[in-house]
Amino acid sequence: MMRTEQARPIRLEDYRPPDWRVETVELDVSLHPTATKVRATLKMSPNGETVPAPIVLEGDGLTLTSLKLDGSELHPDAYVATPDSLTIAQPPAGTCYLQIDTLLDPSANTQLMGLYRSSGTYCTQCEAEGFRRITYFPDRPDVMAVYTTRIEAEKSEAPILLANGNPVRAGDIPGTTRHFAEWHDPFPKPSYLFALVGGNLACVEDNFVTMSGRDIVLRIYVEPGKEDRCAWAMDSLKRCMRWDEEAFGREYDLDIFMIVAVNDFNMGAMENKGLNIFNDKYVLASPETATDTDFASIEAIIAHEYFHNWTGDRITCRDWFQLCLKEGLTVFRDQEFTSDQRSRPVKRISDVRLLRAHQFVEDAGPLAHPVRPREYREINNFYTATVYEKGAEVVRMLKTLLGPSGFRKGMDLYFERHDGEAATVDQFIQCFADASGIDLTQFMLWYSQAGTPEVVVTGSYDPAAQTYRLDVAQAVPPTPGQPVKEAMVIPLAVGLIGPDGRDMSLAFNDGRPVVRGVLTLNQPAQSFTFVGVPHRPVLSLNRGFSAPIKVTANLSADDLKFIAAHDSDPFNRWQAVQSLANTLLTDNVAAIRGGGTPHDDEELIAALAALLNDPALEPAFVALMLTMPSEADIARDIGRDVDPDAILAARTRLRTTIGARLGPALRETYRRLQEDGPYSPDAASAGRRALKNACLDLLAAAGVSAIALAARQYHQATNMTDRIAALTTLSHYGVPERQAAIDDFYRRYAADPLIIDKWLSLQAAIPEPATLERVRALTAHPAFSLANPNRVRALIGAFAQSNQTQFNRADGAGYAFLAETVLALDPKNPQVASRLSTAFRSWRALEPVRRAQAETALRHIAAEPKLSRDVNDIVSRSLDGG
Ligand code: 0A1
Ligand code: ZN
Repeated sequence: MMRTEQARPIRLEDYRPPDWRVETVELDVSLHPTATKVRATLKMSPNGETVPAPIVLEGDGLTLTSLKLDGSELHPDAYVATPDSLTIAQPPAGTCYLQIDTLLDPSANTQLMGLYRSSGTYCTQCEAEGFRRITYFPDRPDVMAVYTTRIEAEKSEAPILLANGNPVRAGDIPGTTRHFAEWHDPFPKPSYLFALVGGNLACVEDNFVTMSGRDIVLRIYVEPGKEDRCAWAMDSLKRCMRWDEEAFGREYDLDIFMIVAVNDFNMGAMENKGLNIFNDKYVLASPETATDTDFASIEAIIAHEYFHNWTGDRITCRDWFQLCLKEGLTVFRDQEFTSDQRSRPVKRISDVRLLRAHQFVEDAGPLAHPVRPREYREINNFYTATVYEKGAEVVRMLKTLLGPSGFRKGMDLYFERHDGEAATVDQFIQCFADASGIDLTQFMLWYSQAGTPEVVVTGSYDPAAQTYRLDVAQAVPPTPGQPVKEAMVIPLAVGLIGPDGRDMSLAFNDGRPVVRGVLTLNQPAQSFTFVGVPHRPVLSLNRGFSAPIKVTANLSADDLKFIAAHDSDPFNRWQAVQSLANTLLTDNVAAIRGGGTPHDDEELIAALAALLNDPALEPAFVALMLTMPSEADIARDIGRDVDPDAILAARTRLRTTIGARLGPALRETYRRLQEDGPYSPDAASAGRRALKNACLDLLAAAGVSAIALAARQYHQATNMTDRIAALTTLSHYGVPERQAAIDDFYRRYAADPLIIDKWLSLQAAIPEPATLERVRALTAHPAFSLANPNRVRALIGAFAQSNQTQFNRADGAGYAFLAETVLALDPKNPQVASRLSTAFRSWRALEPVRRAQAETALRHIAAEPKLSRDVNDIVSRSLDGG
């Protein structure tokens, strides 16, 4: 059953507490490839009313085989069961037991929601609304119950049987070839955190002693033969468990913590209580198979899911409008973990790049929505950059406003006050207000107003008075459904840099100190005057990206170069180089489009040269400095009438210039960073490889001799990071070495789908006209499958998201291809199809020819009568909004 109807929107203001609570759930699941039997026994109690409301349970494509109330079969007149709901109009007045039998076909479940099979392994995905595909249930996060799960299966097919909580008992079923396992989770949880797994899995085991001395069993389950790729995930798990104790005082609660890696998964991973289920991409790693980026993502996602145990599981969300309560907060927590484990500035810059690439773009287009949306048609479409990444920025601003100890007090109060509850964003913020005594009413606008605030700053120095004045104006642009906005609370970290490159001390003219260097904006226009400023300073604004805003200021190219060289804030050193590059690139795009001559920027080249030659800087940071704004970054900066071909031309020209002008230094750095010792995934080693490979890529942009260097690196590499970096560099040039290396890569790794995904992605990203045909041909390659989300993302997702010129071909063929793929995938996996269709989200910013082509493709998708609710929602908002 597809949910094809144009659903009525669900609204936050319509929230009502549930009529019935579920105290306990006993699940008895008898696994079978096509006929799995599920018996759910629910202990239900009316929630307050004396005359009980009807019991209305959600389902999704279910087949009911039996229904009993308090032990007796219910008469067919006493209930109405459809695939999508079960209603008992006149339930008993008090607590009752409902026993529901359903029959499922996990092998036919291609949506990968509910109970499905991934390469023969039975697994579940219940967030957000998957539990209703297993049994009828009040499938909403404010219904929290204690679960006991008994699973039964053929021993040969599923020797391993797992569910949430602690193991209770297990054994054979006499006289059969089947066995069972029983699990009990004592912590009440919402249905979306339910999970079970059954399969033939290998296990890697370790243990962790918590701060109070409890010994926890840690297990990672993977496909047999992949055990040797689990060490990094296990190491990351132990480190993040310790960190959560130290940074937040949070200790693990069950006796066992399990992670299962599966091949087919719609998202990255899932925080089911005690039994996290992961996309195998975010578990498996070895130096030969995974890149430094893969190692870093695994560490971050293992931590993210583990941190959900407190922020998501112990305290969950009252309703799905509060999704950012668990996601924004948990992203903030995983970002902090990474910052403490690796380099804080490098992490911050990387996160801001991602935020701008995804969230700023979302916020500027038809899919813009507040961090806490007010309505939705399909909740799966709200697992967005806005909810996750902007949600994390909002928590970060709270910390900036309250300071580290005020923030910690608020978090402690939140855990104390709401443990075991389904909470709201308002309750979360109230904890910080109560703990600090600060009024956060206006701050709540971050949750309700969509759009990226734009802040304009003018700094003026008065040498006679020795004062420096900042005039600051803020505005939030209109977004769909929100034409008019109010002023936000914006923590703006600032610095005044003296001629000696050092920070001057900051004091307001009324004598108040500038606490932690942070100005708090809260009006449409404000002025701040600093006194005792002996020289004209250079203004450093939004240090550390203290607020997710766009800032414009009256800074000259000389100021930016000065900041790049001297700012005590590494983020702004990076930002200054980006700003110089952005100005140049924007000018040159205009020149290329207008038939003019593009120019160079000596300030930028000089700034880069100085950074490359500064031995005090960490290599990962220099690598980021050398990475010029992406084509998508430039498009976002230009904002309207976007021509991707002109953008690519301007960017390529800049990279060629850098490669040529800094050639000797790049070559020397490349040589200096060669390593022949054993591979280590640590941040410092990864940083050296990142810089080395950034040098290689710039050298290749400048000339042919580096092609030989890249080919040599490709063939001699002893780890995946260096091999794939060399291949990516090579792939951008139509040289004979390219196809030879592409073919070689396939031969080496044909047996390993996760590695072949890299091969698919890099071919999809080649910015040349032949790419679309190459991608089409690859859809027929044995390595590709529309049924596996990782393959789809690797090929089609990479094409639509990382290949600006070829996806946005002026003839519309790239759009037509994406539309065709979305339509082919939608009946099988609407969630992944829907995510692909978001690649059209910036269509209105394109120049007129491409804009018309993109609209045609969107309308073609919209014309399909059987479109899923997921794709329908994205496509119709894309066409309406903005
Ligand atoms: N809560 C998970 C994300 C997630 C959401 C929906 C899913 O359904 C397919 C799966 C995972 C997280 O934040 O990691
Ligand atoms: Zn999450």
